[in-house]
Amino acid sequence: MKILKIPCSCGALRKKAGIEKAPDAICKELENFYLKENGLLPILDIDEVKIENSNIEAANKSIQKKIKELNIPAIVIGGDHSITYSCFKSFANNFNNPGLVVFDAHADCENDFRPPTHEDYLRVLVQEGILKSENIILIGIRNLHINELEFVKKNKIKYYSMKELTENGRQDNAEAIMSVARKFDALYISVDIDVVDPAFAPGTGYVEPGGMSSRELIFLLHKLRLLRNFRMMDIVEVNPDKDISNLTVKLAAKLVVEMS
Ligand SMILES: [Mn+2]
Repeated sequence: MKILKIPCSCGALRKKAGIEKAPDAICKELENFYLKENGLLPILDIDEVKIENSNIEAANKSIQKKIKELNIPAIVIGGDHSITYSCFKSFANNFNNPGLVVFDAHADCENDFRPPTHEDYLRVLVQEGILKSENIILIGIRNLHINELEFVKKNKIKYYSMKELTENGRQDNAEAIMSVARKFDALYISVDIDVVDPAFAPGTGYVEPGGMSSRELIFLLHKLRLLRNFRMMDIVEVNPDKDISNLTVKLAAKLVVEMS
């Protein structure tokens, strides 16, 4: 599996310091995993995008150029969540009906900044016509701004809040999510690590209590990995400077291994 490091923090507004260290920190942890849980050996081919973190436009350009040339399937290690804008934009060029499954405590549709930040990359993807709103599934939502709730409802974006996920059985959740995701001609998965409860993943900018366990996330990712249309994933918003005992970095590394 191709692994692409994107040490970008320029879309993170006031919470940026430290996010750019995540790709190296996560890749260092990869060495500590032997076999995947399915018994297969992870084969990882690591590459990097050089990022100038003082210039978001230049960073977006570099990311889009690299993704265009990238052999997929691939896993991207960010970086703040704004990189999903550039990654998905380049990715979407190659397909007729690409879809995005997002694991995140937030909907990232709050504002409408151009270039988009990590608070509104999803809204901009929809508003620029790059991603159809019916081809989005948000999972793990638990802190929506009123603007976001309105946007999500108006655009009929499917979302599974933490509350709903908890009330329904995990198998039912997985089947409902997969029945939509398998219809895309190419599946892109974006994992904001804050979807996981801060007890498991404290190393991130916006900690949100009441999230999923690492195992609940891995359960759903294992299911999605089985879909034939899986093409790309990113892991974003890990901040090694805010981490405790490297827990969040290690979890991100495990996700890379399991999805490879
Ligand atoms: Mn988030």
